[in-house]
Amino acid sequence: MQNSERKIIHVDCDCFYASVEIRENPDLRGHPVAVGGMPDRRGVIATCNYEARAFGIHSAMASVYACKLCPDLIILKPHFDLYKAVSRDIHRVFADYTDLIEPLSLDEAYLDVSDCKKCHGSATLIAREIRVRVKETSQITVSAGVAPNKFLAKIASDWNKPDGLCVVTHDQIDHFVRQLPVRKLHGVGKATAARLKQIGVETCEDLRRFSLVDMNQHFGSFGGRLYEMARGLDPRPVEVNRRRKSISVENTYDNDLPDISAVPEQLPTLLNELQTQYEKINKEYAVSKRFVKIKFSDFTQTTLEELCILNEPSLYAPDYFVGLAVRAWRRAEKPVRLLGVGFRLHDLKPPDSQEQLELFEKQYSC
Ligand code: TTP
Repeated sequence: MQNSERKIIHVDCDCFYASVEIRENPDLRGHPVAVGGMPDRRGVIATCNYEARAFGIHSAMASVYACKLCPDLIILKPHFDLYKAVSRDIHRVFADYTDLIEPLSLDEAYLDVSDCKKCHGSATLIAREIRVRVKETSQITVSAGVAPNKFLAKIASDWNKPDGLCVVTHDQIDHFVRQLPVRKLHGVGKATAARLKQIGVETCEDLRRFSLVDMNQHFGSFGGRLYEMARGLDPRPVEVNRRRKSISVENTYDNDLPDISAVPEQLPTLLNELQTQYEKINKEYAVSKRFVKIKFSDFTQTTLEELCILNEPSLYAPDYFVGLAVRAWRRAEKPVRLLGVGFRLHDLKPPDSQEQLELFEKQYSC
């Protein structure tokens, strides 16, 4: 389908967990508030409100450091059941406009409203109405992006955050995309952005100088996606039945593991939990790769993964994972803050028999 024919809305709640907590306790309004782990337990910030963000606090920051930046910061423990309930309420609002809803997480979803007749069929008016209704029903604000495809809608929802709406019409795509820093493109992290900078690319306009062949040479299969995004193209449909791509179990230790010698004894607990989780879904997914993830004491992290033979009999063999962990650890040779093990998954079900959605790529912590 051509870009011009589709109407996609990306909806993203503003500082979701924190907004829900403040709704529950309005006295917190106006104060810097975060949700996350406690500083004395080496916790990290899951999210924080905009008052806290003004101090430089952000998701995944160590809580102890966040408190240094803002000594008055109020850190609250998360209440996941509550967030799930709010998410369900919000999804009920979405469902009034379309069945084509692709949840990305509890607080974020794509909606394809191309065939919606409400609001005179205007995606802009639908997005406006959804924002008003969510605020009325859940007392939290959401930002929305409206565009002819998912990639642009997602960037647009971030454009006027918080409590904002941004519309990119078909005619505006070219101008909107040209000035876009490549760092904003989905899949372009620090490493890819650095590689792009090396070849003189900082914006999508710069990226357009390269042919598809050049892009494939530089970036392999991701090159094609970059080529398309730089031109504002994204043919991906809104997928109602999104399937999971991986499963993992990880643990952040109260005290760093001093070096690799302390890792082997931690693996059996993680592998047991991984086995429990995988056995719940092993009829639907085969394991294509096994991986180990390490976050070091300086917060850098690395993941080492390896292809797995089909029907590998010793899927959870601790010795195998020790081998992976040793090789991963050698990349930095620092104390270990977090250790994780996991599988990349291969879908065993044909697309037409896929069941209703997994809300998000769950990370099981033990
Ligand atoms: P996000 O949508 O990434 O962020 P947010 O809603 O908190 O803030 P923004 O207004 O910038 O969109 O994440 C949604 C929720 O997921 C967030 O409220 C808390 C949780 N979360 C974590 O637990 N850890 C993380 O590292 C991130 C990024 C989010």
